[in-house]
Amino acid sequence: MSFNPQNFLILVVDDITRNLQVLGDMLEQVSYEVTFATNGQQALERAKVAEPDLILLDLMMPKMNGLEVCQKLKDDKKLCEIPVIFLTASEEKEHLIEAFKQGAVDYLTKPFYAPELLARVRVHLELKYTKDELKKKSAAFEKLAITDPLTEIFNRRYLMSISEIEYQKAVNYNSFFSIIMLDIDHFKKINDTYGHIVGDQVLKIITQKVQSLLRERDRCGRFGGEEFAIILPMADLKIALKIAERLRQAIADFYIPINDPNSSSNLKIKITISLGVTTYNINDDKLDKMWIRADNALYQAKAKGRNQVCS
Ligand code: GH3
Ligand code: MG
Ligand code: MG
Ligand code: MG
Repeated sequence: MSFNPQNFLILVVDDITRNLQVLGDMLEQVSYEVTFATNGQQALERAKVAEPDLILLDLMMPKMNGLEVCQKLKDDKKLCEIPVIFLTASEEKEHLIEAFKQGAVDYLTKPFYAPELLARVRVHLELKYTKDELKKKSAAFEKLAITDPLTEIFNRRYLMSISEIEYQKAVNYNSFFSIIMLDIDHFKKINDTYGHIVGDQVLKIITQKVQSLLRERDRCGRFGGEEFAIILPMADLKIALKIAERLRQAIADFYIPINDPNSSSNLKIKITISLGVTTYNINDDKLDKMWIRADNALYQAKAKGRNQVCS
């Protein structure tokens, strides 16, 4: 990134207006955006509203001093990441140590040497920017690691970890949950008839349709190929069967709208799904038992002629 001061907002806090003026001029001269507060309370309010990239905080102020302001900033989840540089006339080392304890990133004593102040401000802004970028990247990587690339729902690994969490809850708190395994019927025919690209589109649209029919707390993941699994927290067998049947019916009634890549026309494809359902019971000393039951139930649904729900 090329560093552009105009992109950064700095909150300057001091109880003496003359100090605010001097600091404001220094910062504005190199094009930083600047906002001001003249006491601790105002500083906290300004920080909340303006979300500055950095705070220059006077240490000695009446009522609420800088150390208290800093502590309050660090206790606030929304504000705690804003770097704070203390400004003070005090030469006492105790104050300096206390400021760092409260989470300050730097400390400057008055009177300021403008080039030093600007150099420190810039270093901390650059550090903050780099930190934010890293955070964004790591969040994006985390999302990638748990997402199926085609359907953009959870992948198998992540769904397994969700099922493990629900299983532990069920064991520890005597709660319950259900699993639905779902497999598209004769999907190979779709590929054979319309090609792989249409097959992919069908998978995406079916995923969206299934997601739209689930409860907020239910988690759907792609297990592989044209097979999906759904974890339903706090759903007993009766509820899970009802949800599974709702899915089956909705898909059976659904004309999947597809753009045919081989012609300009639109296709409407019909498919059905088979579903296997199971619920946690107290004899499940291993989560695996539930997955095996769900798989067997799905196998039964296929064996009985597909387009149905078994448990
Ligand atoms: P059944 O009713 O027994 O489930 O029959 P089926 O044809 O759905 O099952 P089978 O396991 O025989 O074939 C699954 C097909 O799904 C074969 C494979 O080419 C296709 N498939 C798997 N993953 C994808 C994918 O990501 N995209 C597309 N287009 N097809 C896929
Ligand atoms: Mg003061
Ligand atoms: Mg299938
Ligand atoms: Mg399959």
